[in-house]
Amino acid sequence: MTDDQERWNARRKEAMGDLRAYLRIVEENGELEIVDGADAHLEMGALYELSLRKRHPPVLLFKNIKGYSPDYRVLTNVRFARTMVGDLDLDSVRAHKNENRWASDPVPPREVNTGPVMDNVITGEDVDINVFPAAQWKEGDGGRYIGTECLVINRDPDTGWVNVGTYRSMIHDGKTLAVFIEPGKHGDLIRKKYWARGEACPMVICVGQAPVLGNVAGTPSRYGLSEFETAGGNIGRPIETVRGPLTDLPIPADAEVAFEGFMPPIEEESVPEGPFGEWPGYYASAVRTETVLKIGAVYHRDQPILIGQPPALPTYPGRQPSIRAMAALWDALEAAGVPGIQGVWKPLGGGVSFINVISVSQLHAGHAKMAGLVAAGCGPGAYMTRIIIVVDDDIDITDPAEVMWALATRWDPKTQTDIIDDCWTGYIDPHLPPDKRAADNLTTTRAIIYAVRPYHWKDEFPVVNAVDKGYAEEIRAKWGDRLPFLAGKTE
Ligand SMILES: Cc1cc2nc3c(=O)[nH]c(=O)nc-3n(C[C@H](O)[C@H](O)[C@H](O)COP(=O)(O)O)c2cc1C
Ligand SMILES: [Mn+2]
Repeated sequence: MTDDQERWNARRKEAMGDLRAYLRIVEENGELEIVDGADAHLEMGALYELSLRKRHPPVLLFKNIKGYSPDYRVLTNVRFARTMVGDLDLDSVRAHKNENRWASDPVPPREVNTGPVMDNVITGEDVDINVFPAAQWKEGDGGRYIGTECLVINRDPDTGWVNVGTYRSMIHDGKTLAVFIEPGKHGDLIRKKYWARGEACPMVICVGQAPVLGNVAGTPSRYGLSEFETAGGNIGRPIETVRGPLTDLPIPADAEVAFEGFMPPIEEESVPEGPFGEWPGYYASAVRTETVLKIGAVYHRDQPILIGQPPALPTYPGRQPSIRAMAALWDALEAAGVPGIQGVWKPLGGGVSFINVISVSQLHAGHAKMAGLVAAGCGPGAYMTRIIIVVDDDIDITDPAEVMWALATRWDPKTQTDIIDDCWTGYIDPHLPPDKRAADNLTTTRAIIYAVRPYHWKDEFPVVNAVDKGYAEEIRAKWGDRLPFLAGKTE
């Protein structure tokens, strides 16, 4: 690694582990835009959406938000800044993979007596979450979503495992949040254990925190592994937590704002939730009755910074799916024993789950199929996928034209496709048919497409018509200073 890369990585780690440091660093890197005086009603949402026209969107810091105390600010695009993701290419995916999420060196959180999150403690009758700026992001949304890139923290009553997931939360009233957790997510499996015993589930929701926590909470991770430990591993030091006075749950000590309380069984208490503009690009989950967090206490730092990150069309350049989610799928393929994986990519338009492209160096008969089947069923690949495309290792999977070329020329639809029924999806899937939605049958089909040279006759497959890459470089070097068209990158 060069000195420059090392410095960059150290700065990135510092930014990941501390939101206030993050703010300083993105400002120094020229990525911060201050938005002064925008209206939380639709205006913030529209400005945010327009920022996504950029592949690396600016980090927007909303201050003096209309109708709210100037003490509170909202920050968007935290996880999408160049400072966080670097270049959007396979090298970045490899770097995240090397953060070793699955084999991993988890670093357990460390409990401390107190922290900045406890600078302001509001309990009981005084709780009123309406004081915090919460945007009505879009006209079609059913309310003000304060929890978008939030942390929902709960603990498995049997094992003590503490899960942290990002699940959207809408303000219902000053003491109540409607929380939407798709069935099967870890936070859902845990809360159901309390409900089965007739108890309310203890829960904490943070709406402003170290960027690394937003990263791990929104990316699938191993059942039973706490995201706090993964986050600690990623930044090389323990996440410090304070013990929630009402629930004993760990709360990040430097969280900006945390709500603590209990979630009763849905049969006991529920409120309307949604609609909410979702990341697949639709209002699919409509209005349903959802579970609530009944808030018993609010903790916040002085002049807290809330994080706001509503979903938006997966076609916007700024919505390039998470490099971390690609790394998670790559890690899972390897953990399942699939050899020869050269890369995993999620093209723009497919969002974080619909389309997974996997590059494999075929080592034996049936190898491409092994990769496709594992990708369809493993933790980070199972939820709401539509198409898995397996390609040979000479295809640049980050280039949509190359993937299209592989489909056009190496795929026989009849013999190189698997269609798998009854796979896991969720209410936000726009193609969940009305009858299944009504029956809570949250399943759809998958296509696994093997756009590879068939293994058993791959040596007879026609040779590719392209100049040898090494020879092309030689020629570029020889002619480059005389022929301007040879300069710069390919477009
Ligand atoms: C910004 C953002 C918002 C999300 N909103 C929801 C949501 O409302 N409900 C949900 O079930 N999953 C949502 N997800 C996806 C989950 O966070 C993701 O599946 C994560 O892996 C869940 O954690 P778990 O694996 O511990 O269940 C969201 C992800 C992100 C990044
Ligand atoms: Mn989890």
